[in-house]
Amino acid sequence: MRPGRPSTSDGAAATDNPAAQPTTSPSVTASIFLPPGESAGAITYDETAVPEGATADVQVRVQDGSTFVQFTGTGLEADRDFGAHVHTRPCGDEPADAGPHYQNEVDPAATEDEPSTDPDYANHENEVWLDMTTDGSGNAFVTSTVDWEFREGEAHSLVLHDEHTSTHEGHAGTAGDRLACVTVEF
Ligand SMILES: [Cu+2]
Repeated sequence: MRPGRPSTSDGAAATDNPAAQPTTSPSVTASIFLPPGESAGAITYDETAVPEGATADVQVRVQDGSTFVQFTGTGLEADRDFGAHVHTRPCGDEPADAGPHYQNEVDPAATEDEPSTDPDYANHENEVWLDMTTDGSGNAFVTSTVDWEFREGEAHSLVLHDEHTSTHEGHAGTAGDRLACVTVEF
């Protein structure tokens, strides 16, 4: 993982003044999970794992060609594993509406019906994975940094899944049912 501040100097050394840091300002999406039909922002498909009223805060920051994504959740089911990834399409009333995972290098073998499960493409460096485990109060915090930037307009959501993400051949990138979805313009 890269450090969060610039390491080389070009005369713009980091100082104690946050405004002096040469980062682009993060985009922040704060949402409250609601049942399908009541929200296009954050939707829960499983109110045990992701109760109505749970919150999601997604921050995205681009710096020096790398992309940093941070998820903070509250009000989720306590002491529970979730898989999570950036997906291509916005959330909808149906869990499948969010489409497949966003990939930096797109798996040429993937199709609409058979998404990529090739670990050469479906991995945490070529996709954004934000697997997490909630604490005893249902809070979760997770970050991921990848060394590329999203193609504009091709990544639109963060999907929470039932399990941590598999890395095995033929199952890579799978994480069980889609429990909830947050629409984010990456
Ligand atoms: Cu996913």
